[in-house]
Amino acid sequence: MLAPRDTLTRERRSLVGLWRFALDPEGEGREGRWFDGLPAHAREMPVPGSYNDMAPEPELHDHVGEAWYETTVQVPRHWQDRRIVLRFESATHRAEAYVDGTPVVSHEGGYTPFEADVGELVRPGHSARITVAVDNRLSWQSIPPGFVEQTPDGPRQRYFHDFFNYAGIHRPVWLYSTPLAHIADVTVKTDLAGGTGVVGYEVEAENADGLEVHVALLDGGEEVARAGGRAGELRVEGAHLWGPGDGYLYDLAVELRDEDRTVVDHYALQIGIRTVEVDGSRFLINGEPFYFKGFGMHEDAPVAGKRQDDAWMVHDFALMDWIGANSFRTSHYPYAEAVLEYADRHGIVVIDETAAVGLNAALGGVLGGVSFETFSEETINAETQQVHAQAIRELIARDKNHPCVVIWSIANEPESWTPESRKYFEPLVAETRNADATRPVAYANFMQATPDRDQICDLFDVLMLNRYQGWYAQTGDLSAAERNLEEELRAWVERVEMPLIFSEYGADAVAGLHGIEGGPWTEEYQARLLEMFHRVFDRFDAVVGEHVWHFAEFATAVGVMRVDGNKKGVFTRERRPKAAAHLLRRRWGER
Ligand code: BDP
Repeated sequence: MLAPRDTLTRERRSLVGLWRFALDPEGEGREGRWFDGLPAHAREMPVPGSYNDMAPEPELHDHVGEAWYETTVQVPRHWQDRRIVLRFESATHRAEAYVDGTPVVSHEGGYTPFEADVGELVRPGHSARITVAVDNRLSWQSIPPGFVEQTPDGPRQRYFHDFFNYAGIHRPVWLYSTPLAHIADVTVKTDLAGGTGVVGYEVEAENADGLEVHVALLDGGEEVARAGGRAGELRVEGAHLWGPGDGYLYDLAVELRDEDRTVVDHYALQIGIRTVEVDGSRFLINGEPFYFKGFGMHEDAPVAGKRQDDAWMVHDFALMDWIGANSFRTSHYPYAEAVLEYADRHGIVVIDETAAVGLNAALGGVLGGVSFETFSEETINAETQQVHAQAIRELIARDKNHPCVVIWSIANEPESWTPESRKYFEPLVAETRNADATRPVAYANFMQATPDRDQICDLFDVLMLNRYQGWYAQTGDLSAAERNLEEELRAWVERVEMPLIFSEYGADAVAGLHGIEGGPWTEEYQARLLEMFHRVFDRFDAVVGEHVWHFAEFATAVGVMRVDGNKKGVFTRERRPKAAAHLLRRRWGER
């Protein structure tokens, strides 16, 4: 799925700004025809942004149900006889969009884009009213799952993941236009043959009978290879590879041309030439062993919640650079496209994750306060599995061309020790490989899925472990924790021959809380716990990565284990370093 771009033949109009907004707690919007105009009590709300923390109102913060957004857009007069598309980069978790009162598209899933051809509905030279109903409810059939509990005080959303259920239009919205005959998709796969970079491509075009595809690869504006046809190969001798710390990109220019060689449509894509491979327990990028240093992250900031924000993005990448990180995981959902593009340009390696978090009754008890069977007719069932499969397809359709993405992570901490879990995951792994055979597939394994219990790890290429020895287990006792961790790792290495990445390890710390002995919640304990993990990692060759949980403190639902959110960040929510940040900087600077 192509991101909207301004090119020689394409143009975008941004719909970012203040939209009209109304909560719909009674679910009356459709019957009341809010798509023909929001009610008089509508207020203003920023797009992009989460609405929850925009005002000190519990009704906003804890809203359950739909919220309506509305704006108007001027459709440029010169967009006559062109294809006109309305595109949302995301709307959390589900949305239905209208143009001048007519429904044009609905979408399930809060973190991937969707769009509609609205050429029949809008008139160039006139304005159009765009309305969107955004639903934040999670159910057993959504990814992530959850359920709404009816209480005497109204509906309450329950969920089994540890970050606040921010909602709204989190990423930019566009009205864009392309020629009627247009490039619909481009897929790039890169390989190496000795020093020669091989760029395989496939182009999909629509309304393009009689038109030809031309493809050129440019290096700093100079053409280095060209090809024709809807699928083919470009070869670059002595290619400058994309690699960790070296975000070297080529420009791929794709054109549809008519018989006079006039360019009918033009799309530009930045690509990186690199390979990714698992070899026994080694993880290779361009044939070289790679060691992941970095974090699990969140799209999370004060006030605007999960808003895509260039300022936070640039700052967070600068902090990762300062600390010596070379990678991160998009825990626990696909991040904004701008983030992946930034990672491409800066040579930061990404583990790209779906929003399948909390498929686990063991977590339901802790975080949702409920007991249930994870996989059953009434809970996570065949329909959920279909929604999950669609989430995987959409993630890969969006991100397949990013050189920074080296692993697809299809779930975080699912139940993985029952025959039902194997039945659930086997087809999903196949689905992932079917959508992209070039990248390893992984899931983040939960603490209770120890080497003697886990029933799904052999389906995957890389084992990602989320471990909390010294925090949730052996709390406060780092020597017992060290023994337990080492023993567990020894058992994993005996069981599987694959790269092991610690996709989570860490401890909460309240910034400014100190202690000479440094017990749990102090900055000293957080740092000593990380040091303990590092000692153990360094004893095992199969450990090829360490992603600390977490980069920064983040908002969560309330709970007795959370002090104004999750405090495992090595930076505070405002991005001030704790002692652990300095420790990591020393370690990663040297590795
Ligand atoms: C793991 C989850 C992560 C949590 C973390 C924690 O993967 O989302 O935030 O533990 O408890 O279970 O801090």
